[in-house]
Order: sequence, then C-alpha cells, then structure tokens
Amino acid sequence: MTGQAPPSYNGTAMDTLTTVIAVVALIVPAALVYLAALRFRSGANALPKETAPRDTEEDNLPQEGAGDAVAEALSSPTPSEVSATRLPSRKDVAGLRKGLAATRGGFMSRLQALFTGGKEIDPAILERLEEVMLSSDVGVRTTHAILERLREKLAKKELTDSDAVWAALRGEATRILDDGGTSTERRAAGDPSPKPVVVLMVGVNGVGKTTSIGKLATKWSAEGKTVMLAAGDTFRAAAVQQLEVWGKRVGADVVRGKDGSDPGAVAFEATKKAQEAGADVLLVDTAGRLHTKVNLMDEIKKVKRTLAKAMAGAPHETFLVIDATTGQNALTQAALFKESLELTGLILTKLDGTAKGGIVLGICDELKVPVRYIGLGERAEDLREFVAVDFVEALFGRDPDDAGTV
Ligand SMILES: Nc1nc2c(ncn2[C@@H]2O[C@H](COP(=O)(O)OP(=O)(O)OP(=O)(O)O)[C@@H](O)[C@H]2O)c(=O)[nH]1
Ligand SMILES: [Mg+2]
Repeated sequence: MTGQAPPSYNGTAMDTLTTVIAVVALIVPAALVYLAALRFRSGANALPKETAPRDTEEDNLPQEGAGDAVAEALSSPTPSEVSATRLPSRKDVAGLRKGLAATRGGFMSRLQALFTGGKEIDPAILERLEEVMLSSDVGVRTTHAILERLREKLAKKELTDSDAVWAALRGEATRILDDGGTSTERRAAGDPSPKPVVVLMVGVNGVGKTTSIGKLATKWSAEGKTVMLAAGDTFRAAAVQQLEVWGKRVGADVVRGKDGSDPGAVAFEATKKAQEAGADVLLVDTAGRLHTKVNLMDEIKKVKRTLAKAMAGAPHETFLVIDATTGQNALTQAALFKESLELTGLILTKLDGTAKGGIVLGICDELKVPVRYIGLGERAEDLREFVAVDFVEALFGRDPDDAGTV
C-alpha cells in the first residue's frame, strides 16, 4: 500500500524536517540582520550625494572620544550609555550647520568649488586644495599629511572622480577629529563621580573663558546639577562682576576673594565651600594670561596645585579655551598651555565668527587634546558639545533647505 510508508522512510522524513527547521532558524535571523543593515545603509544613502559616503562603518559610530568626563562624572553613566547618547542627530547637525555658516560659506565652499563641474582629478587640483587648506587655518603639518594620503590614493587610482575625492577628504576629517578624543580612557580611569567635579578654565585674554563658564553653568544647572563658580580672576574687579552676573542668571553661588587676592587662595576656598555645600560641579574662572609669560604660567600651575591640595584629584578637568578667529597663533598658545598644564580638553570659541573653521582640524591633529565644546555665539545656548560625526556632517553635508551650496 502506497499510503503505508516503511518506518525507515518516516525516519528520513523527520530528519529532513529537522534539517529544514534548523536551516530556516539560521537563515531567517541572518536575513533580518541583513535587511536591517540594508535599511540602515539606504537611510545613509538617502542623504544628498556628497554627504552620503562615510569611509568606513566605523566612521558612523558615535564618537566615544568626545565622551564628556564631566557629564560622565555628574550622571555616572556607563561607557556604553555614553556611546548611546552620542549618535549623530539631524537636529544637532542642523543647529551646527547654522553656527558654522561662515565656515561653510568660506572654507567649505572654496573646497567644493575645486571639485564641481566634473573637473578632472589630477595633481594640480591637489595643489589648489593645499592652497585652500592653508589659507583656512588647517595648518601646514595637517594639510601636508592629508595631501600625502590623497596623493597615495590618486596614485593607486582610487580617486577617479570628484565624489571620490570629496569622500576621501571627509574621511580624513573624520579620522583626525575622532583621533582628538583619545584621552577618554585615562579620564574614565579616575574617580568616576567626584563631588564636586572641579573644572579649571584657562586661556589667553579675551578668548571666552568667563562666557564659556556661564554657558556651561547654564547647561549643567538646566540638567539639575548644583553648580558653583569660583572668581579666580582676581586681576580685574570687572571680571568678578561678570562672573556674578552669570551666577545670578543661573542661580549659582559665586565664591570671590578680595580684589587682587591670590587666585590660588580663592580656588582653594571655593573647592572647600563646594564640598561643604555638596555641589555637583565647581567652575573655576582664571585671569587671561599670555602663554609666553613664564610668571603667569607659573601662577596658573600653582592654582592647579592648590586645587589638588583642597581636593584629591582636582581639578578633574582643565579646559583650555581657544578663540578660533586667532588662526595659527591658537596652535602655539595651545602647545604652550599643554606643556605647562595637563589639559583634558579644549573649548574652541567664536567659530561663528570665522570663515576659516579648518583650524579645528589642525588643532585636533597636532595637539591630540580633545575638543570638548565649541562656541557658536554669545548666548548661553551657543555652546555645544563637540561630536566629530555631527561636526563633519555639518561641514561636508549638503543643507537640505539649500540645494545651491555645500
Ligand atoms: N561670537 C562669539 N563671541 C563669543 C563667544 N564666546 C565668547 N564670546 C565673546 O567674547 C568676548 C570675551 O569673552 P570673555 O568670556 O569675557 O573672555 P575671557 O577669556 O573671560 O576674557 P578675559 O577674562 O579678559 O581674559 C565677549 O564679548 C563674549 O561675548 C563665541 O563662541 N562666539
Ligand atoms: Mg574672563
């Protein structure tokens, strides 16, 4: 009877069925993962043509190097939580794009002009590229390093059209800006949640130290942190008043000394008061000083040592504030401050006021100190955490509302 299959036949059918189920169980999840990956890629490809290619998948990852040790200490997230909050955001990119309008209209549009109109890619274009980069404050060393890598790609025939060169440039920018964030591990290795987190703000005159303190105080207060300010610029009475205005606006106590008193003593007293008050963060303002004046640099080193005496591990952050409009001099300043103080981060201010934002590349490449915040205006909300992927997208991406420019 055909309906009665022998037992061995049944066994084979079961084996086949089991195999089919196992294969399906393996293939279906793999297919789902593949489809999800495709969706992700097509999402990226939906961006305007020149913004789409990121050199590697790694380039798409959140920039862990921009991990904000202060925020980490204040809210104590795990490193993976920090990463999760660093995904590129279209809203952030749109805001950045506005703040970087001058650089987009200057440096970036000059760059893009080299590659539009189907120009042939030859070594002469790289010479013009060099000219644009040098005149946009990218810096000699960084410009030459980027060009060297482009020449290699050109020789290997990897740069066949302008899109490929644009993508390569974008890749170089991402690599350099990501590299700047190498000190996260070291910072994360310390006390994960000091209280208060002591932040020492240093820099030459008029770069935006006090304003950046006001902006950070606003940001952290809005996040529910208790912020205190130390008026460590005892040089000018007006400096203390300026800080007090911010203190009032933000609702932060300001610890001040007598006019002309020792800035170290103010910093010491403020740290003790912040500890007693259980403040989450203490921002220490200091007088502007020329990086070339040995006595002034010795003074700031002393302030730093005094902070460590007041609280082990303090200052937890030493931020050098740099004015982006000062061009190559900013690099010299930063190098000398770095030599005297162990900098944990840079705040690059007034990026809204320069068409030569290429300086960010030079600074990240040469100093290897992470840019932590950028200033894009004078208002409290104009200080932004620096996230390399967003920054690169804001510079190299096309504005969806403006098809005409970069
Ligand atoms: N456009 C623009 N202006 C800024 C930015 N940051 C600071 N400023 C302005 O720069 C000027 C100097 O800022 P301050 O905060 O007083 O600078 P400082 O480093 O504390 O100066 P000293 O204490 O004198 O050394 C002020 O007019 C600020 O409003 C920024 O990101 N963009
Ligand atoms: Mg000041």
